[in-house]
Amino acid sequence: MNIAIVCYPTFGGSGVLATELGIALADMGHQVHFVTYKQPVKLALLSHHVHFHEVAVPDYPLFRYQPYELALSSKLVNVVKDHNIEILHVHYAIPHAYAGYMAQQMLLEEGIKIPMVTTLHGTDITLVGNHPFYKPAVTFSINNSDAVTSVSESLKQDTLTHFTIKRPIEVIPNFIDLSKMGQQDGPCERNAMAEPHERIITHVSNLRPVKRLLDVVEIFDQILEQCPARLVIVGDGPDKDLAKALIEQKGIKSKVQFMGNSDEVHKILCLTDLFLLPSEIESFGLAALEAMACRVPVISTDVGGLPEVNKHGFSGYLSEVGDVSSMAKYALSILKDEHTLNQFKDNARAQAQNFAIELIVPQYEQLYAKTIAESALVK
Ligand code: GMT
Repeated sequence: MNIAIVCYPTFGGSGVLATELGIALADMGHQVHFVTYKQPVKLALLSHHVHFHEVAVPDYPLFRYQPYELALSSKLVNVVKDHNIEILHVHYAIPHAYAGYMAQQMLLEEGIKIPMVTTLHGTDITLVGNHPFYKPAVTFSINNSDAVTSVSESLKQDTLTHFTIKRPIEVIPNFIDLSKMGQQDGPCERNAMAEPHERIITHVSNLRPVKRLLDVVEIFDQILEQCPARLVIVGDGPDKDLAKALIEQKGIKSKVQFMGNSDEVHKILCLTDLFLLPSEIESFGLAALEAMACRVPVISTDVGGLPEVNKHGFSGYLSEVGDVSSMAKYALSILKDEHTLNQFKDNARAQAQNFAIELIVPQYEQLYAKTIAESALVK
């Protein structure tokens, strides 16, 4: 199949997932065309099955805001025509499905019918998309997609609750390549990060308020009272300075390391004992799945899709949003001895296997084939 993928090319979970999906589809022999404003961060190696088309938005003084959706839909029209694209797969209802719909309409004028699959990742539904500014555009974009998927059952239910949806939504969960994550070539460089008697606790996110980075610091501080440990924070974002101030105030600066954005998260997870994800909302929690794939148990909140990913008492524990004492208590119960920790590490990896790439990517492949066939039937 010739497939065009539209996503955010940044460090966010949706961009990472879309990129991994495209790479997997290309490995299966499909021609995959990424249409984004810059090369996706994880798309380091371009193979002859993977193509990248940059959406450039010319700076024109008349526009106060540069019209990205306009540029994207025009680019899609050209890519579809030049490369005989058979299906568009857009990640995010807005702006991507919105732009995809416009491209479909422009192509129809030329007698070209191209179906579109839209994958909902969460921010487009639970955070931004539910704002009255965007709600009509999100509803329209979902209802006018040829097929719609969501990354968790919870996100599907949220979408049906907040929007008037006239299409079926298929749940296709996020996935992980277990041959890449959790399969370190050499030994983990644990000694570079901590003393042998210290546990290593990690948090990975874009440090937005929704990730509750201050709770990460509070949980870690309570862990430190009973267990020697280090905290590693990977990622960059608006709450970094607030967290730094709290760390300073608590006098634990020497125990915390900020790593910034990294495309070597697997190397950091390799030496990690416990992962913290105390988010306010999380449609899935790809970061938690990545941790579990690397044999790292997860302490998370119980919101959104997290209970579908992290199994309470097995791969980690779930607590209510903001209940840092409960999360610290659960963390300590996992870290208390080697036997318990190793049991949770094994469980974490076992739980991640439910989301193995081999199980999930064929579901997208089948959905594409079905959507193309159905679209051909409709005049
Ligand atoms: O919240 C993020 O880290 C970024 C955001 C995105 O849109 O890329 O992530 C969303 O999509 C991920 C991939 O499906 C999910 O794993 C995240 O849970 C989801 N974030 C939220 O729901 C807040």
